[in-house]
Amino acid sequence: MVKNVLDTDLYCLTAEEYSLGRSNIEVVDKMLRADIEIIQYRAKKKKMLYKYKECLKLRKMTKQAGVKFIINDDVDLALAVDADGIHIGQEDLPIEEVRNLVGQDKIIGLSTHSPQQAREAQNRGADYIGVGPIFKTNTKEDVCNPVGLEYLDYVVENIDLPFVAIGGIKEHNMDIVKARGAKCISMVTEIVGAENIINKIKNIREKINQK
Ligand code: TZP
Ligand code: MG
Repeated sequence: MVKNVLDTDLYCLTAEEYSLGRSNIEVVDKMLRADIEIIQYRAKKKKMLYKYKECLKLRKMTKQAGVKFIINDDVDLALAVDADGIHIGQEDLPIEEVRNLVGQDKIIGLSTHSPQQAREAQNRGADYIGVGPIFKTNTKEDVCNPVGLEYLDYVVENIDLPFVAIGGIKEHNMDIVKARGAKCISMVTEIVGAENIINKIKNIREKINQK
C-alpha cells in the first residue's frame, strides 16, 4: 500500500546550526505559523537526552497543529516521543528492521541517490523516498555528489512512491525541480536561514502556485 504521506509542496527540516541563532523550537513555531504540513527533526550533533527533551516539545507543537513530525536517524527517539515517522539513510539499519521496530503505522522515509536505491526502497517497504542531492549542498556533512536532475527524471518516470526532492534547492532554482515533476521539495538552509521564515515560505508558495 502506498501511504499518501507527502501530499504537500514543502517538506521542512530543522538545522539549528544554520538557523541564525534561533532555536529549533522558534524555527518550528514559524514553520507551523506558515502552515507547513510536515517537519523532520534533524540534529546530528546533539546528545540524545537533549534531543528527547526538544522533541517532546516539538511533538506537542506539531500534534496541536495537526502536522506530521518525522525524526531523522533515531528509531528509539521516534518511538519515545511518538513521532509520526522516521527518516533513515542508506547506512542506517535495514528498512525491514526499522519496520519491525516501528510497526506498520509509522511512516518510514529513506534517502536515495540512485535508480537502484529507489527500486530497492520501493521493494522493501519505504513509505516515501528522499531524492538527492539534486544540486551541490554543504548542509550535509557526509553528503554524496549531486545526483542531478537525471535521477529525479528517473524517479518521476519509474517509481511509484511519494518522494521529496532535496539538496541545494533554493527559491531561485526550485522552478527547475518543479518543472521536472517534483511535487514535494525540501529547502533546508533556504528556509531555516531566512531572516523572515514565514515570509520566505509565503514567497516560495506564491511562486509555486503561479505556475
Ligand atoms: N539530504 C540530502 S541533501 C541534504 C539532506 C539532509 C541537505 C540539504 O540542505 P540544503 O540546505 O537544502 O541544500
Ligand atoms: Mg541517517
